[in-house]
Amino acid sequence: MIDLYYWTTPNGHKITMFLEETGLPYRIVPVNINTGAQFDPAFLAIAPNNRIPAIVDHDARGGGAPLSVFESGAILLYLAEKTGRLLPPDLHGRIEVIQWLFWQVAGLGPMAGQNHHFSRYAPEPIPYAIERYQRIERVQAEFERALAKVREDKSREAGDRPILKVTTRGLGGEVEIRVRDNGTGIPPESRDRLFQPFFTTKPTGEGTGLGLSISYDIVTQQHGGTISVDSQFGAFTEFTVRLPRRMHGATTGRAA
Ligand SMILES: N[C@@H](CCC(=O)N[C@@H](CS)C(=O)NCC(=O)O)C(=O)O
Repeated sequence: MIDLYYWTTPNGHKITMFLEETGLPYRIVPVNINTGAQFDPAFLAIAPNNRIPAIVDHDARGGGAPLSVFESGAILLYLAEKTGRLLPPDLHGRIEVIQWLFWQVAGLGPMAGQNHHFSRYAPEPIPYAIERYQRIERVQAEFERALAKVREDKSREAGDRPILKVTTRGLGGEVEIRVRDNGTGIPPESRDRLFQPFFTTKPTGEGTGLGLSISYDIVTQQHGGTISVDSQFGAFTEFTVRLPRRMHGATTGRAA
């Protein structure tokens, strides 16, 4: 059994996603980082970086004392090696996964953390910092807002379950992210105008109509990617984002 020291944040979700995907049995030990539980000496003995996630594996390979691991990247690598899942055994596949794992934990993760800090917790708004760290996280925030909307959609039939399906896949020089709901779909007359600034189907005061147009600009102009939509009225809507693995014409001053 694995004890997962967890709180409901993206770094925590990385590990629950792995555990769910592989079906490893685990038990959640909540560490409320809003009340300072990460500084509890018992937790620091497991995670000296005073951050979730951390795990204790009571069934480590070869037996012996329970094994504790902190840092999400180290935990994912440990679990991948333990299960033989999600990390190909051949050299090329293994390095492909490891380099993206390192990119996530050393590149994207800290940027997202700074974004969160400057957009939510900084004592005063600093436009330069907010702009610098937002970028792709803004697209994610728009999707999260849309998800919340799907959840509270009053137009659904009683008992109708909102489902959001996210799939990712590598396409050689690009990565593809698809997000599909089982909502009411987008009528054809709205589809062409979806990415236009200030276009919204929401009631006055409920939306600015900027979320998708900003996401469109970030994906296409800043990342050289594409974003498209497929929808069947009354059945589903699916957004497909494709991002090149390498930035074309990126300005180095903007990198993390
Ligand atoms: N590099 C760490 C970052 C973990 C991290 O930042 N965890 C946050 C929650 S998402 C935390 O526990 N913060 C508590 C604190 O900063 O005191 C990892 O990848 O595991």
